[in-house]
Amino acid sequence: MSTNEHDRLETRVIHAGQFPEPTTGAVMPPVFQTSTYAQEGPARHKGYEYARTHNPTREAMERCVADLEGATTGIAFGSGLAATSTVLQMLPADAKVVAGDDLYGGTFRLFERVYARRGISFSYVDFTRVDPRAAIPEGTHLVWIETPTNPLLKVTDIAAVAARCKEIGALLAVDNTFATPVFQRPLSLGADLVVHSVTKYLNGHSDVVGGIVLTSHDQVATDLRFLQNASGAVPGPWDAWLVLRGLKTLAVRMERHQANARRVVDWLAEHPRVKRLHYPMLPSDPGYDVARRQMSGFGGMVSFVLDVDLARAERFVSSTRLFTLAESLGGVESLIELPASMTHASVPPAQRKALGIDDGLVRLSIGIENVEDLLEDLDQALKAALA
Ligand code: P1T
Repeated sequence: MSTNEHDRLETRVIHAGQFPEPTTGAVMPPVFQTSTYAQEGPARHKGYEYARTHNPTREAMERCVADLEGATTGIAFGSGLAATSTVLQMLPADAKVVAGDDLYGGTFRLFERVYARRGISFSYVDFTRVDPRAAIPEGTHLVWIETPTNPLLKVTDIAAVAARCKEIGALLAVDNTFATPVFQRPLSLGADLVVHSVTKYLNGHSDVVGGIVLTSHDQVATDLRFLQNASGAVPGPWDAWLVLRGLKTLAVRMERHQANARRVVDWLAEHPRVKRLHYPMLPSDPGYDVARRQMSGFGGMVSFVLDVDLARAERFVSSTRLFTLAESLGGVESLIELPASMTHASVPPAQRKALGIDDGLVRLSIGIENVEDLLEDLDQALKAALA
């Protein structure tokens, strides 16, 4: 392996887990576009039998992300939800899961409409308000949190939840999609598993759907590696290669996402028609203190509510020129959406209302374009919506 323990993250994103390909010396890992491998004799082979089980391109990507999160093992999947689903497959049939109450809508749908029907029970907690000791009862198998959350950007104290999980022998999984290892490393705060929708910042170019789980827990790693092969929700080699390529610029992209987001947040904070703004690096945000403690930066996600009716909010998100009206996030290009009718439509309306996901809540994924162009675009769209 070409990195050592002293190398910093900006170096690791480029080199971690990478070495020249042994046959030719190719500096970049080739796309091993094969479903199977020739054997020298029955069950005599080079460690590669069949590509659901092993693929060198996928392994290079797994090693790189594992290194960035400080994990021994990375296990890649065909989507973020396939990664989440495979974590749930490790649990006993009657397992008890405690989850944060603000989750990506698809995660909530997977919990409630797939696994709850098969006997796993889920309870949902606002970890920003309830003490983990009260929220996580004895007998809990798994605690699942997103922090910062999608779409309200609520921040949970990972170390406090991890301490309770250790006390009662529950596993803690943290969906680190929004923060990325550039700004937050949950394993170092006591989490057992980190999950990513690789689709987002890790790949960073909106051209791949993928997921990954990272862990240093030997039994969990063994179980997930078994399930990756046994359930088979693996990514293809091209997607793994594109993610590896995207990872090389992760550190510089995140710095720019963050710098641009900061300018957009300052602009929104001053705007008279913005009545609520979610961004934990603002001192006025309820998540500020914990975010400062456990994150080294924040990134490019912002959500807010305008002081306008739903029709005008819809007109606003439909009037931008550079911000594309679309689901997803974390790509180089800026996106805008209304979570209630798009990414979180699968959360029941009453629950959305209770959480604060208003119909007019706007979510921005701030890209790495010139920020003056982004500000001009938001300004003209808001003028169009208010006209
Ligand atoms: O889309 P997929 O790669 O399967 O990842 C699911 C997922 C998991 N976790 C978080 C925090 C996510 O945001 C997502 C996917 N989210 C979107 C598509 C979205 O627009 O919010």
